[in-house]
Amino acid sequence: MDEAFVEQCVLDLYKIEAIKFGSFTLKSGMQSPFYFDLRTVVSHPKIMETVAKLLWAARPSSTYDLVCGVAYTGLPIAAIMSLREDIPMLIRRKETKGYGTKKLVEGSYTKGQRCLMVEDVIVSGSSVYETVETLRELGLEVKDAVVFLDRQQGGAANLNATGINVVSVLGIIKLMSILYKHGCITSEVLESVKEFVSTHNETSIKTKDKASYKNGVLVKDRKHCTYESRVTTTDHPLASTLFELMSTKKTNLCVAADVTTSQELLALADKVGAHICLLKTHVDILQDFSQDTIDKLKALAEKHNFLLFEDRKFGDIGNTVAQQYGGGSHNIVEWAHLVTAHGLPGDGIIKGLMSAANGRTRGCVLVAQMSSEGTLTSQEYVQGCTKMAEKHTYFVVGMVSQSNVSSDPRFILFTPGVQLKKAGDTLGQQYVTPKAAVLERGADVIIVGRGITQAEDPAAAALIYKEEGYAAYLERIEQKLENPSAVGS
Ligand code: 5IU
Repeated sequence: MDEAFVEQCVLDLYKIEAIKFGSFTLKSGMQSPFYFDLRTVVSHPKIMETVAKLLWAARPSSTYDLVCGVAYTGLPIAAIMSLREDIPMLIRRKETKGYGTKKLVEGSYTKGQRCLMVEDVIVSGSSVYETVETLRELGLEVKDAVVFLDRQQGGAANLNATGINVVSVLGIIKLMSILYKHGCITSEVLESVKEFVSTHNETSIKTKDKASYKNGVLVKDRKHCTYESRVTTTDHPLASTLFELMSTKKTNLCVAADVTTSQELLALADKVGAHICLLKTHVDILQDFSQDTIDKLKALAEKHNFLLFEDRKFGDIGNTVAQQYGGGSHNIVEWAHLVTAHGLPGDGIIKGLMSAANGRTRGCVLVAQMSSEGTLTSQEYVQGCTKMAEKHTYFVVGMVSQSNVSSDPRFILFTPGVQLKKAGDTLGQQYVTPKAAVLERGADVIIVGRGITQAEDPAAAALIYKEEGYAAYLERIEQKLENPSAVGS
């Protein structure tokens, strides 16, 4: 390809404002210091023809039976190629029309024909992927895509991972250097774009079969993975145990046993034990806590096959939590498989807990969000907790959350504030139903307290919550993916 030809085209595109600098919100929500949009070329036929020529010259192979542009900007460009090269084209609609033939793809084709994809710009590669997926479902062979601008944010690697070879006319860094060389932009703008690209190079795409690719590496979305499949994908032995027992007992129910005597606690654990995967305690509520209570509780956990989860919400510096966890009158580390902790203090809290665990198989759940009215956890705080969890997957098994804070299948999301009958209490608690917790908020485990503990028959109530929660989970793993979002035309 003639370099001078590419340079001239970039300068022409700059003149017609196909590339702009400033602050732009992309479809994915990402803030970008530049925006590239070839839609404007429809008003400049000569430039559009040059773009089409450059894209055609970039094609990786010489034998195609069809071309197909990604809607919308890819369409007129593909039409020009079709005309110039005398190759039939296809149009893939963005949505199926609600009348007539309901076809998603317009144009004639036969199975096995080779189709070249045409796109103006790629970020994650989602738009290209979506179109290719439809064409492949029709039996077409789609292996190659030509794009004008690669924003160099992982899209090409994502597409390569799905068997699509991507060739771009140029990448954003090259485009920027051409503009800089010709005095169109300042060195500050050049640097800001370079900085943006180096820090925003992780994108992912989702496929219909519920897989996603992050920078070319296959990752399945947590919400669509079965508990059983997650037994092996997690890094944590307790998370594996929990997934295993959730899938064999067919339950994602955790009962919150906020009772005041050991007798009540043990009676409740025995009644609901068959229906739960976890029993959540606040042992500091018990008036008569003793080692005997713990011994009996452990025996019930063995008998009914559930794990013990002390909702201690540790929140101090590492040195203090190490002492609180591994000592005091409750000696939590000795009997609780899982404990809750706040992310607030930073990494030190995890290090403190781990030092007290001292090699025992123990795990913690970070409180990322709360169910109570007026909770102070901001989005930034939630992201901070998620990042912390990602750094310590050998100790953090997941997060307490009220929304889908992570799609990473290694993490278990625990959602409290679940009730079938009430909307809240007088002290700020806010409830959702088991179905909403699992389907709308992305819970893996629902935590139910008074909905069960204050029911006339706690065992019967636990069975109802268990069935509702598990049915919602089964519905969720079957759900189709929401439309992948990405910038493009
Ligand atoms: N709990 C919440 N909300 C939270 C967190 C923990 O309700 O955000 I973090 C605890 C408190 C109680 C249980 O032990 O979960 C919920 O009990 P009820 O279902 O009775 O409201």
